[in-house]
Amino acid sequence: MTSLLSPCYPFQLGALPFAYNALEPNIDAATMEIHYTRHFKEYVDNLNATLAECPRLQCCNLEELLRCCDRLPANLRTPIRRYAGGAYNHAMYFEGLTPGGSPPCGTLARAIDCTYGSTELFKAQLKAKATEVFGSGYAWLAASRTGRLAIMATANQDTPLPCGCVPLLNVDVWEHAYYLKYQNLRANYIDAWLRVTDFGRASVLHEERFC
Ligand code: MN3
Repeated sequence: MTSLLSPCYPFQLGALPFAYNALEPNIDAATMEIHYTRHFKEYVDNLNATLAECPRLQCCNLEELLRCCDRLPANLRTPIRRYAGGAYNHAMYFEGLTPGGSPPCGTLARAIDCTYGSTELFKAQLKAKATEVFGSGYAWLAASRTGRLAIMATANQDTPLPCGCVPLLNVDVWEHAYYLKYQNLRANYIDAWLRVTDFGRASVLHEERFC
């Protein structure tokens, strides 16, 4: 699912396809650089360190690790949930950003209109969900196995994968994603994020899975 990370162990973080300042003024260059090169990389490094001790999991991709997390030995559940989740969530977040943003298209655009009434009404619901996440976490656009769209929230580095959902897009609402520029004004960050969101990529993910 990801082009920023190699598919399995040892996970390697590639370069963003745009400059750290390319999302200015919506997301500032310092936040982008620190978030990508330190926060994201730390999850990848910790995941690799965890997997270095478990050869039988080294051929799994991130989705496989996260979907089977509850069936792993007890001592692996927390580090895999935390570090594979952090790697997956950050890959999804950064891949869902593009300078200037892009609108939903194709089957996703039709599903959004059908489910939420319009793209603007959908964005308002997504913003409300992201704004009300208590503490650290993510808001998501995901689809059920049958393709029904859902806006949901997860805590910490949890993902919608264990419940069988197909993630299409997320927004990181940990304070490190916005505090340098927006301080406590998370809603302003969500507005800015919506201006640089790659709904076109979410549309491709939707089309790949449901057409
Ligand atoms: Mn983050």
